Amino acid sequence: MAHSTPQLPRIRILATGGTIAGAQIAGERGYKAAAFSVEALIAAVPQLTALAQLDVEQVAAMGSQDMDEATWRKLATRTQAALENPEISGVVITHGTDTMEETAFFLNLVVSADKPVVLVGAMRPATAISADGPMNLYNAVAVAAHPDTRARGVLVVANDEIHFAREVAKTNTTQVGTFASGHRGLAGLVHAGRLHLYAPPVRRHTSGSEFAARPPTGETPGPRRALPRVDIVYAHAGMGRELIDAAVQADARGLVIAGMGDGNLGAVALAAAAEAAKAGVAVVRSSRAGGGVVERNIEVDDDGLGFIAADELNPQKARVLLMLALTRTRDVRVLQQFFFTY
Ligand code: DAS
Repeated sequence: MAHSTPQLPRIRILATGGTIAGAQIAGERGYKAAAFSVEALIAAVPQLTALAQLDVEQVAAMGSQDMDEATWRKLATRTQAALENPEISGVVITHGTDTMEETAFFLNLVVSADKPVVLVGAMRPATAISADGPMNLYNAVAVAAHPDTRARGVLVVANDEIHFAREVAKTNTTQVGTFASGHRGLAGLVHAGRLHLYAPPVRRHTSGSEFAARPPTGETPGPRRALPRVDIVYAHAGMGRELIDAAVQADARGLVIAGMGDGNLGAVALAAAAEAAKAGVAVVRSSRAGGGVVERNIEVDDDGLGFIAADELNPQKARVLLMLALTRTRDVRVLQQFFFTY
């Protein structure tokens, strides 16, 4: 009896650039991100053909330090379109590592689908000794092609680890183990394409997200209007009020404080933030500490000043959620609930 090989799942790879596609410059120290096409990345990993049938699409070609809302929206549109194609089982997005956590969290909130979306990058350029991109890409396709990775939200794969978009953060400037998920832990492990999955996420995401209104086919998921301006201000000893005042002058609708310790500001900056809140700017207290929960009314009178506590989100993730939340409301009590929900 003929044994037909089971149809391999079809995975769409959306490429945006980054170090995974980077090339070193002969005779120089550095490298250029986004130097290689997605076709070249795939050609470097012939073993991918045993995992999935691959479609490819070059959505952008940039270092992710240049990532912006327009590219986010284009990526969200192309991801949504791929996931709505019944022949596509999942999406892999190749992306720079600098802002990967922000893009992943944005897609986690606006893409309306249960099929897996996996972001993948690299810390060493494709031409480096022991480049980490090829194995990361192989593992990312294995995760996207696996039947059990549905309904876990957007994922990030790096260094044999599977991270939830909400939990992951880049924690080191150069090491291949840069990504960490300090609060609620890993989504699982993946070694040479073999997966070990842990518990699914508990906060709302993708098709459970109220920001992921299913768009008409081919349209951009997420809010129709441009996202409101939200700035991040990094707190430090002896901080003045100038940067907070400048954000308000620049018509920021929201302000995320990368606060000292438990989301704190010194008295001068705190007064400026209180004035901003009184003027209608949504002020969210996050922390520069790199871990831990910022709770309400511990050292700062959030109730009295009309501030919002970021809960578990780091400043860059708090900014993503606040931009989306501000398309719904400016009521600080409702905004606070978004930070307890997503
Ligand atoms: N500049 C980095 C970026 O594109 C390179 C990388 O690590 O991918 O995010």
